[in-house]
Amino acid sequence: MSNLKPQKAHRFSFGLWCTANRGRDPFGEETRSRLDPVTNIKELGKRNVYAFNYHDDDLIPFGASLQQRNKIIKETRKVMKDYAIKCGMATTNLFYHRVFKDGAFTSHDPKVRAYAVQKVMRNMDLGAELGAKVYVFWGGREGTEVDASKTPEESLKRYRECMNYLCAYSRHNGYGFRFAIEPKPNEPRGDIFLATAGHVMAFIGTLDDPDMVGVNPEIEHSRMAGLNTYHDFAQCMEAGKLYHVDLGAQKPCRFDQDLRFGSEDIKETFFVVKLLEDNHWQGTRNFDEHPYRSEDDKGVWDFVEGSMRTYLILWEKVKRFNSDKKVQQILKSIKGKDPFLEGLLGRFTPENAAELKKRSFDPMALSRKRLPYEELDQRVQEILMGVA
Ligand SMILES: [Mn+2]
Repeated sequence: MSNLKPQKAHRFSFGLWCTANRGRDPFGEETRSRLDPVTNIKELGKRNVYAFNYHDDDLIPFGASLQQRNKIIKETRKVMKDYAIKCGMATTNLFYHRVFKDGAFTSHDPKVRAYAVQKVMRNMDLGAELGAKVYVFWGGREGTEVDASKTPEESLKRYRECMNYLCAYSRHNGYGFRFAIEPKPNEPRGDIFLATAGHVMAFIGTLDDPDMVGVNPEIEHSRMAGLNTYHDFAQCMEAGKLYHVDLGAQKPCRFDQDLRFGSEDIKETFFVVKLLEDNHWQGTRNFDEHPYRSEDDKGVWDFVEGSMRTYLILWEKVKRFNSDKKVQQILKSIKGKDPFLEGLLGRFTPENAAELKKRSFDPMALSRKRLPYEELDQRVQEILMGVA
């Protein structure tokens, strides 16, 4: 196996909230000490992480004075330079403070919606200053427990109004952000609007500037909905809408576990890595996940190193798959070739349709073609298990 040491060129990134996560959950208090953002960025940079991502409140504590803010920004800039780490993505915390308890962009109260938009604009100013390229929107509180309280139709209209406003704000200021909306089916709300990548893509089509907005699918969120993450990511990519990715691990249909990348469902994760690398995806290989609650302060860095190492191992496995003679021979055998029919199917014309209707097919003969998927999948398993 070639070098598994992370390099800046691998473009790995982490959210500051991942490493600063203190292990609090609904049933228990923190198990780790506070990690200040400047040390956090430094420790990531030291490990050849390419970029960090942040929510406004991760970097500048909620309610900080202008003086405190300026001091933190100065220190952040210095540590970014000293450890050659960029700011990849910025996002807004529109979920922690109780003011957002019934939503931010979808709140019934125009004052709350206005406050949310103001909070985003202020952090967009900072994100642009730090060089972030992507701005993520995760509407954690945009949802309901009580369907009688809010209709999805009016909530989506409000959501759209805020997104259109913020797109225009970014354009007006020449920030050049690409916006990425992050779907999630539930948690912390009973039901969250824009539950899956498909919901987000349909919503983007209704915005004033659809080209500016894409999707930030997350492995954990997709698996919470019981979906195939690889298919989710691939459909976003095929639509030209994969603007950011959140990598991690998750057992299907459970609470948001945010497990270390690759620690669940290696095969599906392998295909996610294959998708990104075979297509030379231009974004960062971003992890959004949490260390186990049982881990101590030091173990947080084992979690960071483990995530990147697993990615690099899976990338090696992708190269192995792509050059494996048996895999390639099976893939070749299952792909039919018929240039004439492909021409007819490629484009509707009345002539093509008439020609196609005249052709005779033998469905039983067609059905006899061998599809050796047992052999193919076993080969994938053996590559992943290290015996092929
Ligand atoms: Mn995420």
